[in-house]
Amino acid sequence: MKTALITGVTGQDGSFLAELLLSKGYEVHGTIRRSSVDFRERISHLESMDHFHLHYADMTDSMSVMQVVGKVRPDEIYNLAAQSHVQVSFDSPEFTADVDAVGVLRILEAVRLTGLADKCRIYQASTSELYGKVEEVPQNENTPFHPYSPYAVAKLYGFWIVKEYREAYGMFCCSGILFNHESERRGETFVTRKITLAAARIAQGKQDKLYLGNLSSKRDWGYAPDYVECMWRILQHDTPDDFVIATGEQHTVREFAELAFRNVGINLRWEGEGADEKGVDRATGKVLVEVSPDFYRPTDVVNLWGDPTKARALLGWNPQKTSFAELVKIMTDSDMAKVAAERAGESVRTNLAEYLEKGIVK
Ligand code: NAP
Ligand code: G4F
Repeated sequence: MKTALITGVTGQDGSFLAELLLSKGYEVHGTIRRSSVDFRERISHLESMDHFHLHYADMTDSMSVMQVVGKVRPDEIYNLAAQSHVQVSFDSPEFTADVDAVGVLRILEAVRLTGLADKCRIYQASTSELYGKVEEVPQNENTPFHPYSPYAVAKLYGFWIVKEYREAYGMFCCSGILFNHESERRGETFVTRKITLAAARIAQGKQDKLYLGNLSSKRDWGYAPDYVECMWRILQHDTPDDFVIATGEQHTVREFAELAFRNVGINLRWEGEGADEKGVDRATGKVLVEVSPDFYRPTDVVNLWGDPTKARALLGWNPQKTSFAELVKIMTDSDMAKVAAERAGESVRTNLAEYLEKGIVK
């Protein structure tokens, strides 16, 4: 039985990866942060399982990282913990650098200093944001990086320090350069989930309007459970290497919104341009989507499109397992059910959803 340690197990990817590794017979350890309230919604169904264990560790605290690595002595580490929101990285650049850049170094050093360098394989959650202000379309493993946010700059350090430890110490450490991947567990402030939740709330009469930023931004969106499978495949490969993980298909935020609203029975037509663009309900003429410059970023990455050829060829991974249409349907169906349960009084609406709707949180 292999032992895996997942940092960031409470996140979208961490929760799916924990499920995958448990299904493969792994002993799974995850790290959580101390806070005054517990936020373990995504992993609560795993907590009573015999082979699932939680430990406190914070990526900004070397001692806690060292302690958990030394105690668990894992065969594989999946370093998923991060301040993962690009807009938030403009507001908290120093914290983002501490967690997303130096945090990676803390993991690598913990493995080295606890004598696990020869035994432990490490997966680093790298990102398509490294391509940023893109220098090539689509992007592959040889495309030059041009990070375009404090988040991306921090993740760039993580990418290079992993490569450095691989070459300097012969460690089996790899980066997955993952393009956007979404799910029904996606945080509510990322654009896809913000849209599907709003579409469900508008369809059920619980919200009037959705405010978005750049509707023309393009992303290569995949389904998170397919992507965590690829993280695992990267660590089972014969040699340590870096891989682009993407679907190979690109869509705009506008297209995502149009499809999400269609799934809840609302057909939108678009009127106007730029900050004046609006999504209008064809049936009623009501404006349901508006642009708010509050959601524009100081520098925005607008043309991400990945080429997954290497992962398909060397890892046998299927980038098209879940189509774009299926992804949007999974998310809208889930949010329709969630909003219906809230309306029926079966679950309580979070403050975050309320803040989002009022535009207090971006
Ligand atoms: P997520 O849902 O935001 O989860 C992030 C996780 O990191 C959470 O468990 C969070 O814990 C934890 N964390 C944050 N700060 C921490 C700290 N100081 N110490 C310890 N843990 C900390 O992100 P995700 O979408 O699952 O993404 C997983 C990883 O892949 C991240 O590194 C992200 O940057 C990267 N990535 C994501 C995508 C994507 O499209 N999803 C694409 C490329 C790369 P709390 O629950 O306590 O906040
Ligand atoms: O959903 P987003 O916030 O994701 P973003 O910035 O692409 O970052 C995500 O994917 C990265 C991989 O490329 C990860 F590394 C990162 O951790 C995270 O998971 O925004 C997507 C696009 C952006 O261009 C943004 O400007 O959507 C645009 N957008 C338009 N209106 C909006 C909104 N984004 C958000 N969050 N909220 C809006 O209202």
